[in-house]
Amino acid sequence: PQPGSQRMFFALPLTVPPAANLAPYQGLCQLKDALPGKGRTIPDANLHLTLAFLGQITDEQTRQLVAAVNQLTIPAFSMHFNLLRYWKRSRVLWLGGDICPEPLGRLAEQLNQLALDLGLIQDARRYTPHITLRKNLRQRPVIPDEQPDFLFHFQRFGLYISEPDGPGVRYRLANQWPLIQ
Ligand code: 2AM
Repeated sequence: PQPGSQRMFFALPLTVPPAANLAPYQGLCQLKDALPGKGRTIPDANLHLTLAFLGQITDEQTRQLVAAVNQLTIPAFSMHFNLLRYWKRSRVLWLGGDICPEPLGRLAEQLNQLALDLGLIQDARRYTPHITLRKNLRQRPVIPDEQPDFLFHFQRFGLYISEPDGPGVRYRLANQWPLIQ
C-alpha cells in the first residue's frame, strides 16, 4: 500500500442500538459458530453488511467521499436475512435475504457511484447484500435444511478502515452517518 492510504469500505454495523438489534446479532453469532464445515470463521466483532468496497484509498479521497456522503439522505430500513449461501468463487459462506429493501439498494448504488466518480474500481456485478460468516471454504459446506430468519433494523452506516490485527483483521470506524427515521 502507498503511504497515507488505507484499505476502506462502507458497511452497515450489526451491533449498534437499538437494543432490539442485539437479539438477531446474538442469534447470528450462535448460528455462525454452530455451522459445520472448515474454513475461517469471522469473529463476532467483525460481522457486518458491506455496502461498497473501496480498496486502498488516500486521505484526500477519503475527505472527498465523506463530503459527498454528507449530502445523501437515506431512510432507515429493516431487512430479513433468511438465506444461507456459499459462493464458490470467493469461497465464502454468507447470509443474505430474498428481498433487498429499496433504501439498501439505493444506498449501495449511490456509494458505488461516488466511488466510481473518484476513479475507484468498482465491482460491476449487481449488489447482493450479504453478511460473510466464514471464509476460505474450499468445499461447498452442507447447509442445514432449516433456514434462519433474522430481522435487522439499520439506523446508521459507516466508513471503515480494515487493518491487520495479528493473524486477522480489525475494522475501525472512520466516520458514520445516521439513516433517517
Ligand atoms: P465480504 O463482506 O464478502 O467479506 C472488508 O474487507 C470488506 O470488504 C469485507 O466485507 C469484504 O467482503 C469486502 N471486500 C474485501 N475485498 C473485496 C474485494 N476485492 N471486492 C469486493 N469486496 C471486498
